[in-house]
Amino acid sequence: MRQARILTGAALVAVSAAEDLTQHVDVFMGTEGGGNDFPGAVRPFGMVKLGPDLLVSGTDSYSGYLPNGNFSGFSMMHEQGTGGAPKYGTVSQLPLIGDISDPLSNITVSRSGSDSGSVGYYKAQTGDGVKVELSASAKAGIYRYTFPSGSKGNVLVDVSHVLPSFRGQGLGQNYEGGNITIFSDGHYEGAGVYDNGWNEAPDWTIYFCGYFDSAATNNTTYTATGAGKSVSIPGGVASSTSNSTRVGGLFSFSDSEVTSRVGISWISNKQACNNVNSEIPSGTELESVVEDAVSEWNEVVLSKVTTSNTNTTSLSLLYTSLYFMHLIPTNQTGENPYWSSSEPYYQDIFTFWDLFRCSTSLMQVLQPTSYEEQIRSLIDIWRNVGYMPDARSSNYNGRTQGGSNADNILADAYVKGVRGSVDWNDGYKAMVKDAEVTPVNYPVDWMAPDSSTHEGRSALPDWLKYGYITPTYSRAVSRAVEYAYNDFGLYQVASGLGETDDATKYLNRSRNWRNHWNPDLTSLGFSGFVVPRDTSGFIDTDPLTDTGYWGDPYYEASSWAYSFADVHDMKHIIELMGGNETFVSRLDTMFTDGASGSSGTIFDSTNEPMFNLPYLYNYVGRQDLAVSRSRKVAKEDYTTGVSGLPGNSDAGAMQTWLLWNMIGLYPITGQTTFLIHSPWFESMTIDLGNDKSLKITSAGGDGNGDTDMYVQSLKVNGKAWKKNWLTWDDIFAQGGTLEFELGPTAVNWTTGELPPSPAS
Ligand SMILES: *[C@@H]1O[C@H](CO)[C@@H](O)[C@H](O)[C@H]1NC(C)=O
Ligand SMILES: *[C@@H]1O[C@H](CO)[C@@H](O)[C@H](O)[C@H]1NC(C)=O
Ligand SMILES: *[C@@H]1O[C@H](CO)[C@@H](O)[C@H](O)[C@H]1NC(C)=O
Ligand SMILES: *[C@@H]1O[C@H](CO)[C@@H](O)[C@H](O)[C@H]1NC(C)=O
Ligand SMILES: *[C@@H]1O[C@H](CO)[C@@H](O)[C@H](O)[C@H]1NC(C)=O
Ligand SMILES: *[C@@H]1O[C@H](CO)[C@@H](O)[C@H](O)[C@H]1NC(C)=O
Ligand SMILES: *[C@@H]1O[C@H](CO)[C@@H](O)[C@H](O)[C@H]1NC(C)=O
Ligand SMILES: *[C@@H]1O[C@H](CO)[C@@H](O)[C@H](O)[C@H]1NC(C)=O
Ligand SMILES: *[C@@H]1O[C@H](CO)[C@@H](O)[C@H](O)[C@H]1NC(C)=O
Ligand SMILES: *[C@@H]1O[C@H](CO)[C@@H](O)[C@H](O)[C@H]1NC(C)=O
Ligand SMILES: CC(=O)N[C@H]1CO[C@H](CO)[C@@H](O)[C@@H]1O
Repeated sequence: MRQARILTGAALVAVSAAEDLTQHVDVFMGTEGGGNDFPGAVRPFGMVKLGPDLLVSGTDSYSGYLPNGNFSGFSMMHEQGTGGAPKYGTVSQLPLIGDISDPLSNITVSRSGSDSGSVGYYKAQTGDGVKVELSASAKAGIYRYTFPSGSKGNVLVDVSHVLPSFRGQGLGQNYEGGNITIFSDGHYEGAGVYDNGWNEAPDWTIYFCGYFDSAATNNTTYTATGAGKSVSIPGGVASSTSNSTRVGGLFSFSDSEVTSRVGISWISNKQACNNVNSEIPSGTELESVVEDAVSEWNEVVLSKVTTSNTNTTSLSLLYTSLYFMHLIPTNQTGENPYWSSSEPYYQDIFTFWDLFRCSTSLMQVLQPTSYEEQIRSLIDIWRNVGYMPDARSSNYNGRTQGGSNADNILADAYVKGVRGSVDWNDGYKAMVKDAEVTPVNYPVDWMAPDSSTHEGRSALPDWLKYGYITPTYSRAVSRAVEYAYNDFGLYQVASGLGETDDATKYLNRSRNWRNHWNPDLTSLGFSGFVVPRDTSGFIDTDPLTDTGYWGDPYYEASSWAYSFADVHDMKHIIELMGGNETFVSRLDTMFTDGASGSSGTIFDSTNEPMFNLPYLYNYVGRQDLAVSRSRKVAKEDYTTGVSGLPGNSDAGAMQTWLLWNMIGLYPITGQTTFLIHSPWFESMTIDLGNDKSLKITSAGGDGNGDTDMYVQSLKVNGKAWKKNWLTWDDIFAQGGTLEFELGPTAVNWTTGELPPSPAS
């Protein structure tokens, strides 16, 4: 530890000599209006995410934070930008004033003023005058309480504390038992057992170990059963294996400033204690933990992208977006409670359904080391539980919304040359499992009882038998278009591994989305949509209104959106839609206000299924329209405010869409292709690791992406470039340069071949 601290000390000097880029991060951006960003203290991929838990009856608080409400605790575990239902809010403390007669009575304390925070630091003030300051290392947190002078300060540790859910979908978390032991030196250890949350997880256990730097004047353990009063338990040990008996401890202090250090572990109390004592040793000041956090964020994340731009709005969007894409997955290497392995372990995946389009590919660019670990972890999860996750939380796979999209991600990593210590033979076996073996439907998801939402592809029986999915299965159409995409992923890896028969088979299967294409269905004058079908033919649907949820034919987007989904077969989609011009006017219609007869556009920036749409113009040589459409979305739907995100961040998925818009490229996951649009800044450099970088410059624009954004010409690595796309090898594998000439009007600069459609 000491050595590590000296090292980070040196890094601090290096960073302060450069620039502290954390000044551009607004930890409250996107925390409201459904963005659900987590504003508390955290390290990149850190297991501890220490922040406030606000209670407003009837309102789900996904990240713990809400702008209003009272504090129910300040807890160590949260997720980033999720929807569905809250997860975690576990391992909590709550400061209280005066004599507390019934500590386990679900006490909340009101808030005074607004909370404030910056990278690695969070501050709040309670209505009874307690200042709470927080910081975190990877697996431990530090709390500093300043109690009003002359008052009796207490810290409550309520083991039963979780973030509740009020949505009434059966996704609320439950406390299932726990214990706490106070030792004679005043430190405490314990564990809590919980279940459920957005991924419908069974029981899981977290261990904790807490210290105070001040001697308590009194410390007592309690239990409370049902709605009964708290009962103090002498001897410092309170324990229950029942969900109806809550346990906790209350620590009272006469000092006005009290610092608490807490470690967590998925393995044991001993490891929780090791985590806190190695990362935040006794005597550590909160300020030094904050400094380490700032230095780590600068070094590991923010300094990866630098720009000449000085517009504070743009810098804030850039660095805040980079920040929020690095909170989950959690690097839990060494903290896997279920199997031991020499492979890395990452979890808290929300979700590949959200992340596969443009987030994981950016993760590869910015964090090649971690990305390789993440891929190895996915394969190791398959090795040990049988399937890779589409989503995962509390070390449990689920809930799967569409296909087995880890296949897309493995394919993307494979074709872009991720090798290192990845065992690709096993990786491919994991993908084949997804493509061939139907997961058992247990436990049954009441919102989609027809087939498993736990893992894998549960509508496989139809997919294998018919090459389409009948209404026997919920989400049949949206799953079919994703299964086809997933099969394309298998084709890519099979090809690379020399499995030619498999490659042929899966390429063929990747075209089966076409079996859902009803050429005669029309909407707003356009013909041809992916539709529900059974063995006797197509089933009627209204593309303008057929979006749905778990039990419906389309999940969270309509057939207007899903008809464009299989980008590996784009040329064929364009033909089916009626050729270049119709394709352009069909996309145009999606971006036209009021086109559907109601206000707004059919295009919906608030959710991931439409992420690719503005860029698809490149496939018909209308790169200029990709520039103008995507830029309008980026500049109008994303702002620096607390409600600055169009929808749920979804683990940073939204933020990565914005980052690609700034960069001027858009990835086509599963292929080496990047579509070219237009960069925002005169200069941006992306550090690719291993002394490689990508330098993107533009001349003739406004330097901020607001006007004069059309590409006039482009040089790639110094040579004139006429295609509206490029590949990983062109600029990422060894680094490279992109030199754009921009201007106020669209010109026809792309005369080269169109982006590939390998399945067409
Ligand atoms: C917060 O607590 C105060 C006082 O304890 C109470 O009046 C108020 O209703 C609470 N607010 C909410 C949102 O529960
Ligand atoms: C506390 O709970 C954990 C997890 O259930 C268990 O392993 C441990 O033995 C319990 N400790 C005590 C003191 O009851
Ligand atoms: C400590 O707290 C317990 C429970 O409230 C109480 O019974 C006991 O008297 C207190 N001891 C002291 C020294 O205040
Ligand atoms: C506290 O909340 C739990 C869980 O919702 C509930 O079972 C218990 O009755 C509540 N206790 C009191 C005193 O209201
Ligand atoms: C506690 O567990 C029992 C048995 O599993 C269950 O029937 C009951 O509903 C649970 N109660 C709560 C409050 O979760
Ligand atoms: C900074 O960028 C924002 C957003 O693009 C823009 O509205 C604003 O005018 C810019 N400010 C300056 C000073 O150029
Ligand atoms: C993930 O965590 C492990 C264990 O702490 C560590 O060795 C590894 O370097 C971490 N990975 C990254 C990319 O930081
Ligand atoms: C491709 O799929 C079609 C229909 O699903 C099938 O008839 C054909 O035999 C397949 N071809 C190959 C080479 O697998
Ligand atoms: C569609 O447009 C592209 C790019 O301009 C062109 O290469 C292609 O030939 C066109 N296709 C048809 C069928 O006109
Ligand atoms: C763009 O320029 C090329 C080459 O001059 C020409 O073949 C093509 O038709 C032009 N396309 C458009 C959309 O004007
Ligand atoms: C001040 C105080 O009450 N300290 C106690 C905290 O709890 C442990 C374990 O029960 C006791 O040994 C301490 O005396």
